[in-house]
Amino acid sequence: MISIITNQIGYRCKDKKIAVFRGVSNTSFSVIDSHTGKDIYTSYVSAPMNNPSSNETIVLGDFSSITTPGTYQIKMDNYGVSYPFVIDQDVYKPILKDLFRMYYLQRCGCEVSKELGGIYAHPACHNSFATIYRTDKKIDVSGGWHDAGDYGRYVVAAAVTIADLLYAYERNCSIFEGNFNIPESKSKVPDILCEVRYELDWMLKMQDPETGGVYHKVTCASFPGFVMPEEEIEPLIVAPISTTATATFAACLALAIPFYYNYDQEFCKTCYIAASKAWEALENLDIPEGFINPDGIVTGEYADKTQTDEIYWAAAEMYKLTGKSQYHEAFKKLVTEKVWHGYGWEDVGSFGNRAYLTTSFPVDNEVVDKITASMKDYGKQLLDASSKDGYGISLGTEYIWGSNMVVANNGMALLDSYRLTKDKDYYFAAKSHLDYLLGKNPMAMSYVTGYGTVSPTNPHHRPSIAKKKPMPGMLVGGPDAGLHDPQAVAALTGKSPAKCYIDHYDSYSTNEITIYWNSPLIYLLAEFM
Ligand code: G3I
Ligand code: 9MR
Ligand code: ZN
Repeated sequence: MISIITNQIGYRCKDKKIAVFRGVSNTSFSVIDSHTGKDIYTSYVSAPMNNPSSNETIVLGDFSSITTPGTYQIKMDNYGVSYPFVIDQDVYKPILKDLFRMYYLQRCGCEVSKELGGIYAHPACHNSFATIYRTDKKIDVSGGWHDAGDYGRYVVAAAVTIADLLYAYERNCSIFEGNFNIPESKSKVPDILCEVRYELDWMLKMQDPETGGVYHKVTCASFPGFVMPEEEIEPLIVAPISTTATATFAACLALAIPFYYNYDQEFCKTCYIAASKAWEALENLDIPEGFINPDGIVTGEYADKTQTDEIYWAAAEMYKLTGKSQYHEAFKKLVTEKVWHGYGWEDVGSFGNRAYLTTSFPVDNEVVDKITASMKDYGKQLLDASSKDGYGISLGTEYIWGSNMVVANNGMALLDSYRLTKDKDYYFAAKSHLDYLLGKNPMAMSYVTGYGTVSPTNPHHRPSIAKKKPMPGMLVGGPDAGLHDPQAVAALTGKSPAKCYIDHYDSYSTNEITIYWNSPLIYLLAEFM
């Protein structure tokens, strides 16, 4: 077991840099230049602390003062060295490119070319018409991205992914300049907007033109074997309309429109009509509470106990886009009941808060104060939890399915608090969340395929399994103490929460990948590049 743990990709020159040492008894450590092996810095570690998520005693070593670009390792006598890592201003450029290209490689309904897709190239898939559940009606819902290791396409998952990506672009458009090797790279529209557009075009097809309601998902009845996408040829079924799909559809389109205004006004008009109709459907359609898989369909459920936060997000984005009082009133009413928080497929309140706080239309000052105060409380809780955690993250001992997404989303929320308070502690804590995902964690691995000395080699991702080679640039779900698959039960029973992870292709609850796990990581990178 490795004793000295850092971010395995590395740090920008002036970043705060903390190494974790576990099970050690020395009080000092050194930093060595990886190429020469020479010590270049020596310092002392912190007092020991207990880390409940991994059931370890750890100490920390701060080497922030190393700012010269290079490749380094941390060393402690008798305990070996850390994996090498780089210090450089551009250290995150390569990983960003592959995290982003993953979306192209997940494209459904079109050919992924050999030239751009390499071994993951495939002919057009899932192009047959899909049958609306329990009807004879067939519709074209081709396109979009495969959700994850499976080939389903789910509206809620799509909407939050798009929101993360567009907010990342808004935060730092410069890192998305240049060529990401997608088919549209030569056009004058930024690659990220082209890639997101591919998903938006699909989402538009998921709306019922008559009622404005939005279908929850399109998948086959069950998951296929470990085959390439074009080999999944079972009939496609469009699942019933849901509130969460309809609301996040409206929110996401409203959010997207301004990004495309300078490039394609016709498209913006289409999106506007679709978003308005979706909102009307929320008000007028009798959609059953919650979504559960209907009989005969066993693919991803994205069931959600609470759908008010999705409506909250939609109201806020629609108001931000239009300034219409109908949306403002709806939002204010919901805020009076509760300020919602959360980024992610299940909890989307933070997107709503962000939209309301950044609208250029008139706002209600009391509402702004209420949201701001609540966001500060929320951020403070995350910060407090992070300062108690040896690895500097906010999860405590709660590691659920997709815990790596929670890490990235909480990083986003900490950045919100940093912007509200200007307190740098929030910024550093958010950066620790990025460091965790890239290697500074109890598994001592980078959770992004292809990046870091140790990274997932057997992700639950059908193209990677079919081609016997992990596609690079995918963030895996990470530890899940709930042990939600047989492989996890067999291998991980009794492990501490942050160690409930196994790099096995059968462990879909810890080692799958999704579009909405890459996206908040891209958001964090946008902040830290
Ligand atoms: O909300 C509860 C929380 O209150 C509780 O403390 C915690 C304890 O385990 O569980 C939470 O619920 C979890 C839920 O996600 C919400 O986060 C469930 O245990 C967990 O089983 C559930 O996992 C979801 C999984 O599908 C199974 O439904 C994942 O979030 C979700 O990312 C995943 O999504 C799948 C798609 O269905 C299909 N495509 C692949 C994708 C990724 O695996
Ligand atoms: O491959 C499926 C993955 O995308 C889902 O997240 C997961 C949970 O819904 O299910 C996976 O499919 C497995 C199925 O649930 C049980 N039989 C084995 C399937 C492939 O491992
Ligand atoms: Zn497909």
